[in-house]
Amino acid sequence: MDKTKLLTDLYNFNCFKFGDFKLKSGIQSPFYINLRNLINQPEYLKNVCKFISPELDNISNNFEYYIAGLPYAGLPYANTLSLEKNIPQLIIRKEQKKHGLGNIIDGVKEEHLIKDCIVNIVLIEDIMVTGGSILDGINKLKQSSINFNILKIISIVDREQGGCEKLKNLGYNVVSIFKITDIFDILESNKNLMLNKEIFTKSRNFVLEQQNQHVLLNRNIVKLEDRKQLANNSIFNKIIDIMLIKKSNLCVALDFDNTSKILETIEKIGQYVVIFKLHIDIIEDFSNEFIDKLLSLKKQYNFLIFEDSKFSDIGNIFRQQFQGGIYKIKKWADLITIHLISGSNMLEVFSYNMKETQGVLLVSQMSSEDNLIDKKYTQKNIEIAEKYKKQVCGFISQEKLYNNSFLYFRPGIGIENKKDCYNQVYSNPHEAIQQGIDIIIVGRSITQSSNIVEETIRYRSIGWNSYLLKVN
Ligand code: S5P
Repeated sequence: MDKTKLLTDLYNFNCFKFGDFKLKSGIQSPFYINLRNLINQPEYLKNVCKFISPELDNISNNFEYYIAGLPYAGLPYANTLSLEKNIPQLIIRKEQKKHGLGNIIDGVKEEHLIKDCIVNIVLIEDIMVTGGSILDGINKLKQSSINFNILKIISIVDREQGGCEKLKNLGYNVVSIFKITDIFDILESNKNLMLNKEIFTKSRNFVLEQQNQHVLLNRNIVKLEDRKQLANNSIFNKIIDIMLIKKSNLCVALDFDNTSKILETIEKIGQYVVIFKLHIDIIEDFSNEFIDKLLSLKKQYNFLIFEDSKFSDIGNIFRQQFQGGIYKIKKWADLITIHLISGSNMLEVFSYNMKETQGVLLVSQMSSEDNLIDKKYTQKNIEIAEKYKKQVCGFISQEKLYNNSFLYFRPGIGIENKKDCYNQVYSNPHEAIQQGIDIIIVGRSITQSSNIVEETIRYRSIGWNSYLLKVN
C-alpha cells in the first residue's frame, strides 16, 4: 500500500481537518487529526495497521509481549494488530473497575502475574501530542501489581509538538508512523485535492512555534548554582547551598511518633539529607528538649527543618498555630507548608511574623490518588506565589509548575512505584527529577526499610545522578 494513497484516503474520510480547533491542552490549533473516523471503515483501519506492522515485526522473537492501545483511540489498532498477528492484547483501563476484581489492567495471563515475571508491552497511541496520555497509561500500569517493561511506544501520527522527545528523554523507545509535516507535504503536493496553500503555511508555522516552545522549556533546565541568581528569598539559596555541598536532593519525611526514633535516624543519615520533614503533631512525647537536640543536630549535620503542618485556616488561627501552642513552630522550623484553600491571608500573616530565614512551600498538587486539587487551583497557587515570592520559596507538586525561581518538592517517592493502602501513589525518583522536580520527599521507602542508611544512600544517589543527567 502506497503512503500517498493511504493519506489521501484518510483526508477524504475527514481524518485531517483544517480550521481553528481547541486542543485538550487548551491551545488553538489550525489543524485537527481525527483517526477515530476510521473505526467505521475497517478496510482503511487495516491499511493503517499495515504501516504499523513492520514495527512489531522488528521486535526480537526472544520476547513474548502484549500489545496495548491507549484508551480509547488506540484500542481499535491494538485490537486489529492483535488479531492479525496473533499477539496477546491487554487493556489499560481509563478508570479502575469499582466492582468484580477491581482491575485497572485486564488481559494479563495468570502465569505472568507471578512475582519476578516481567510483562513486556508495546503501547499504541493514535496521535502523539505532549505524551501525556502515554504517561497516564504508564502510571496506571505502575498502580497495578504487574512487573512490566515497555518495549516500544508506537504513535500513529506524531504532531511533532515535543511528545516523542519527552518520552525518549525519559528513556522509552518511541517510534511514529507518520509525522505531521510529512502528512502536510504529501497532501499539499497532491494536485487532486486542490488544497489551499495558506492552510499549510499556517499549520506548518503552528508546528514550528510549538516545537520552539518545547525546546525553550527543555532549555529551561538551569543548574542549581545558576538558579541562585533568581532567588527571591534567602531560604531558596540556603537550600541550594546545602544541596550542592551534600550532592543531594533528598528530603526525608521522619513520620515517627517518638522523638528518640527521630533523633536516632538523624544521627544515622543526617550527612546525606538536605531537609528533614516532620509532622510535629503526631509525636507522642514532644518536649522542648527534643527541639534543643534537633537544633543541635541541625548544626552538626547542616540540614534544614521542615514542619509539614499544611496550615489551611484563616489568618488569625494560622498566626497562633505558627507561633503559639505547645510546639512554637516559628522558633525552630525553616520551612512550613500552606494549603491556600482559605486564600492568601496566611501568607500575609506570615510576612509579618516570619523570620528572615524562613520560607513557605505551597501545597499545589498532591500525591494521593483521589485528591481534589484541579488545574485551576494549582494555577491560582502559582499566581499567589508570584505575589508573595518573598515568602514562598517553592511548591509541593508532582512536576515543575512554573519558573526556576521556585523549588519543586515531590512527595510520594518510591523506587518500586507502588501505592500504599490509603491511596498514596509513588513514583520513581529518577522520573520525578526528569519531570523538573528539585527535591524528592522520601518517607517510608527509607524509614521502614531494613537498612535505613543504605536506602538513604541509594535514594540520594539516584536523585543526584538524575539531576546531573538532566543538567549536563
Ligand atoms: O501530596 C502530598 C504532600 C505531602 S507533603 N503527599 C504527601 O505524602 N506528603 C507528605 O509526604 C506526607 O505528609 C508524608 O509525610 C510524606 C510521604 O510519606 P511516604 O511515607 O508516603 O513517603
